[in-house]
Amino acid sequence: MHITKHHLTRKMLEALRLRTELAKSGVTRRQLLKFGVAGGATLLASTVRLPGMAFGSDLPPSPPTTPWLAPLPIPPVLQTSALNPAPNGSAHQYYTQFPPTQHYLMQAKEGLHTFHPQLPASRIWGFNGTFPGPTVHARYGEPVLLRIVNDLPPPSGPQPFGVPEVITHLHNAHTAPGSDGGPWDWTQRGQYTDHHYLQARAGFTMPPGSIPDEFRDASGGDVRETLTTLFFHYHRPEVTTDGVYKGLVAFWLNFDERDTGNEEDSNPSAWRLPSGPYDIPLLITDKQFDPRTGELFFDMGDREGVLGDKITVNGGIQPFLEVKRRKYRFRMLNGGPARFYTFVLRKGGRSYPFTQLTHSGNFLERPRTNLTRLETQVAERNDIIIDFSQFRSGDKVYLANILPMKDGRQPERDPSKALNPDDVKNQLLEFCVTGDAADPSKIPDEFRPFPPITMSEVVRRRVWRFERGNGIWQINAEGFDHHTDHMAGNLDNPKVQIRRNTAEIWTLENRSGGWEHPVHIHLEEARVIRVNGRDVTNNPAFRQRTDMYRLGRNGRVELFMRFRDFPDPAWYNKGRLGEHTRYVMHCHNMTHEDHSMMVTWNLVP
Ligand SMILES: [Cu+2]
Repeated sequence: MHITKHHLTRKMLEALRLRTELAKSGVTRRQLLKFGVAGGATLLASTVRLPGMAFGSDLPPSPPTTPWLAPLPIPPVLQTSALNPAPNGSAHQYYTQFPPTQHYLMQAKEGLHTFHPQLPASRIWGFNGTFPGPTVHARYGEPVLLRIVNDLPPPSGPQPFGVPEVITHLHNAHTAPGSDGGPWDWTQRGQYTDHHYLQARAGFTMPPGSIPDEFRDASGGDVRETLTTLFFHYHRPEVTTDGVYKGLVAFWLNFDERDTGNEEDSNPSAWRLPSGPYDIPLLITDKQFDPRTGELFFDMGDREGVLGDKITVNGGIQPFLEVKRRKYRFRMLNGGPARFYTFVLRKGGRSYPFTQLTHSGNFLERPRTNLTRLETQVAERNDIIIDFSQFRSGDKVYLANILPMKDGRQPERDPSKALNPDDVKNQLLEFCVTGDAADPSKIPDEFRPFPPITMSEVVRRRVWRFERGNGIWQINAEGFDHHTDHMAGNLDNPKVQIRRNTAEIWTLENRSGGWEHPVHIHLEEARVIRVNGRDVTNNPAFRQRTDMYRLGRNGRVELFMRFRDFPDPAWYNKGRLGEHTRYVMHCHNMTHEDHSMMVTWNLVP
């Protein structure tokens, strides 16, 4: 391995040492926030001399790596398993209506991962010990039981970070709180959590007449609520950044009777999107590496948004992918923790077009064709089609990022400061076009219509202010605290109560100055209807359903939300109400989420 030390200044080495000592000391970020850096020094009991410097700005660069040495890693598809002991059906809402037909087992455990051939293997935590974890292929109409076992060791190694307590959120699944993987009820080492995913579309409990018959599926759900590309990740409060950064993330792909996962499907209703080896998930996430050891390094002193200087694709730094001259579907996921990207496709100093199919797990009404750039914030997914038949065999084509970050809190939006997509530094993935292949795949002219925005369904409006206070990130002047949330009084009488099977207008306001927040609401996706007071329902850029909301600088967005199906009426009086009714909304800049820009809301009768 080739590691250069000569460019490291004393200040940089001190910054590395400080963070390493922090990880070893057991001091949490919350304690650092609460007591400040000086207090942190006291907590460290003088084991480390804390220099009076900002935490976020002075990490040394990662070791240099040569681009395009290794192929793009593609995570395997998870296979079904027998579960022993068998799952307890009485622990899950709607279990008898949607008994699982697919059973999966996954272990959260430590593994060794090579991010680049010139770097040594790093200790990571991953589902089944890999980063990214295996991809789940699921189908509507085939309910899933996923068991996640916590086999994590205590953190060890040169920089021991991470908390081995596991709870896993399937981002935006339409799921009961007990399976949602919200920031509660994590498992200790040796324990497991069973997640029951109905694989039913939202609306299956809506009364007759509320969904037109032509859009009702066999379970009663609304086919216009179909979800496609999802992902699941570690969601332990206060340390979500650490666990996801360490590798606990994977894809979950839903298929259905139109998006069948078979480009040769002879059924006339099948869309025949590129499938099999031509349907590739791309997890894009930035990391930092210790220049002394070449191993994955985590800036645990960061309080604004963790950024790394190496952008990985499926866990590889600047990998290459051999492609044929045909169409490919790429499911792009911005894995955070904080970086925004604007992707472009480059060859020979110019941009080439691609087609967007989905936004954040929802098909668009119709594909967006001839795009030459695509901006994405943390946790968003965008499925795109790249047609490599526009290139010649032997061509090299690059996926590049042109959006710089000012700091962990916000991208730099001045177009004159855009990154150069032809500079190899800003290129993330090399496509090597090598020969022809048959292409039976198609891109339909239209997908499905959206459910209508019906203001007469709205029973209530709520305003949520995203702001900074008491040294932490807050919503409506409060930071999330899982201890408070677990108190009996709060569980019996949840503070925010939303009536099941109604609609509301939610206004999200950014009161935190220039910082941007990628906001996520669990359970239900929505339509953005107004931005900064302006109606955007007919603005092409907002013709999409989403589970991620971009809260720009001092911005205000209004959402039309429907809240459906949960909790199961049979569960209303089972135990404490809050246990069976609660969900969260939070900033998905994971550092903001951890400290503590997250709020609990409940669905009740
Ligand atoms: Cu935020």
